[in-house]
Amino acid sequence: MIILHHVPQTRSFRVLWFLHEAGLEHELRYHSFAGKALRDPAFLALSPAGRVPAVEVDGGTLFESAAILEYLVETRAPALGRAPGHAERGRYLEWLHYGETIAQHLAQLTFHHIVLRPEDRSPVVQRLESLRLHRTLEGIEAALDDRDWILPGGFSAADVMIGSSTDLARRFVRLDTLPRVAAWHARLTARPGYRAALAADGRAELYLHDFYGDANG
Ligand SMILES: N[C@@H](CCC(=O)N[C@@H](CS)C(=O)NCC(=O)O)C(=O)O
Repeated sequence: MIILHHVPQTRSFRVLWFLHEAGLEHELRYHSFAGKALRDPAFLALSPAGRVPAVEVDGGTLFESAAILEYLVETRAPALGRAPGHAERGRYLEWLHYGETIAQHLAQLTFHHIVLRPEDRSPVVQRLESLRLHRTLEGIEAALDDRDWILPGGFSAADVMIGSSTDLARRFVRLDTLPRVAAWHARLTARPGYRAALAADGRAELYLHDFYGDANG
């Protein structure tokens, strides 16, 4: 049994979504950023920086969302990855890890729109980070070309990684100027795996509004 340690509306959604796409049986352990549960020694033993996602699997533990997806692809869902030697291997790895390029800007924007006290928020950071976030999505726009998914060979864990981040990015930037990203996002969020994961995500604590701030600063 795979156990996923999860906080709603965070990077652990990547793993939750993947588990549904792959049809893998799992249990969810819900956590919250409120309180100190993620700093508890028991949780730090799973995830040394006190972050989600963390999983318990095959008698061990794993943290880091991209590593978890790679491990689950290798051990249980090869069709959702691109194995070494596959012509799309390099592109697959790039996009799998690009989720974090997007997420670094999401983290800054989350701090400067939601987490920090209003007097500590920086409009400069808000503006610059929304521009930089938009730029990461322009990268996906260019790469999508006229394909349904990020890789020519079809849907993969890379779509889950960057799709999850894009889903959160919509809280800070609008997709109006990115028609391919908007269409890809609509395809992603129509997938039964995404819908099932969303239903299991848990009660929203972080993003209580659909949109924060101005589209491009
Ligand atoms: N690179 C890590 C990042 C994990 C991470 O920073 N997760 C955030 C939620 S999106 C977290 O747990 N933050 C808690 C904290 O900063 O204390 C991954 O992809 O798993």
